[in-house]
Amino acid sequence: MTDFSISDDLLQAENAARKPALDEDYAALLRALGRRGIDGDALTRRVMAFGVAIPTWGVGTGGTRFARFPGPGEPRHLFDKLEDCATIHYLVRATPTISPHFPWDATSDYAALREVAAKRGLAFDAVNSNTFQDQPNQEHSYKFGSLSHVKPAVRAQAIAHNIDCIAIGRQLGSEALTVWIGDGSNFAGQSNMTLALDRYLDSMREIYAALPADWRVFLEHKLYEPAFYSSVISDWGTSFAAAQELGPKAQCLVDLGHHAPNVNIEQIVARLVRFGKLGGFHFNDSKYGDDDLDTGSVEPFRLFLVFNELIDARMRGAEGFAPAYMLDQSHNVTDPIESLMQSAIELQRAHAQALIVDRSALAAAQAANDALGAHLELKRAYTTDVSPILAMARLRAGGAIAPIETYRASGYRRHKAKERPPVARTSAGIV
Ligand code: LRH
Ligand code: MN
Repeated sequence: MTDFSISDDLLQAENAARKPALDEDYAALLRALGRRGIDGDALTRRVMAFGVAIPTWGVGTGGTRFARFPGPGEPRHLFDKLEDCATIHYLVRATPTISPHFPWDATSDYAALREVAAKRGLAFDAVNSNTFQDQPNQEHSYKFGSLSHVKPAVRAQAIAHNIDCIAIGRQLGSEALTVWIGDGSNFAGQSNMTLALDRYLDSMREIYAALPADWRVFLEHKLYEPAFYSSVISDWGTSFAAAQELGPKAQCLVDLGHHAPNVNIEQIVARLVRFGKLGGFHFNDSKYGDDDLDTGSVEPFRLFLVFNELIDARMRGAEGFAPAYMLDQSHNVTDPIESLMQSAIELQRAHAQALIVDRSALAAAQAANDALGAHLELKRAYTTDVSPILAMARLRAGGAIAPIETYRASGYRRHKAKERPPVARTSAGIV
């Protein structure tokens, strides 16, 4: 029995039922945008060109340190994850790449993996290393850190792992390595914070030296957790300085959940763009800490403001501007496929809204110190419901007008629950 997949017939039937309403809404939106001098069809084409990478660790049910409650039809291995990632892309047509994590996604034949992914219309974005957990039979523990550990042997082990990830990534066609470390301390005095950073930089220099010519390494900062007093790469400033010190292939990755509450993340993005050091994003949302909630589910205006800076940079032709867009979420209470589809749509929305900001009117208001006038230029774009354009972009790209409704109508999860015997593991933790 072949594994179930959503049929073109079902997709077409679901789209056919919704097309007349979409055509009406789309035409009305295009008229409204036309009155503002905006070409709606051109915007739809821009939306069709937008893509974000799915984190392989995001298609399984996530958890917290307290517990993880796996849902039905959990992916058992990387190939189940690929199948779910392909289903997401089939319906939303905005997630053509996946970001793998090693050793969580370790397999015996990476060339075969690349082929299987390609057959499913998927390619690989940045690979993620993992020196924040100990693997079975690992010689040295990362309990007290990895790339910044006081012991050279532990650092060497962590460096070797990152270089292995580069080698795997090359076989997969990736062009970037994301390095996030949990290194830090829980007590004042536990760690010499300057020497810890120096050890990290020494380790990163060895990893940097192993990068192929066309690769980048993304440094991911995080304020706290798992360390609760100091984190070696705790903020954008440290990450930026480290990337400067390492060289042109080193850039900074902004995980939206890795900042103190109320930090102006869109300004951090603008700064990193200005200095040519914005490597990419881990998109998610949060209310308190690194909650890894669905993108756009808590602070959609903030997400829009981040894209407003990105579009401003693109329009300005900012030097070296090529950010990698990736999701990094933990789906503890929803069907991960639904959450990832909706998150991709919220990114498309923020991107489209940022594209319809009247930038000359905004610049004029800023030059005139017309504070409210300037703010209202952003609000006008943000309060424009671009949903018909997002749906039309999906339809024209061969996807679903209503991805979540179509996914539910297909019974995909029910089928996977039959095909994939429950995974015994219910341990706590994010995956
Ligand atoms: C750390 C992080 C990092 C990943 C991990 C799964 O909080 O954001 O990007 O390696 O989550
Ligand atoms: Mn992240």
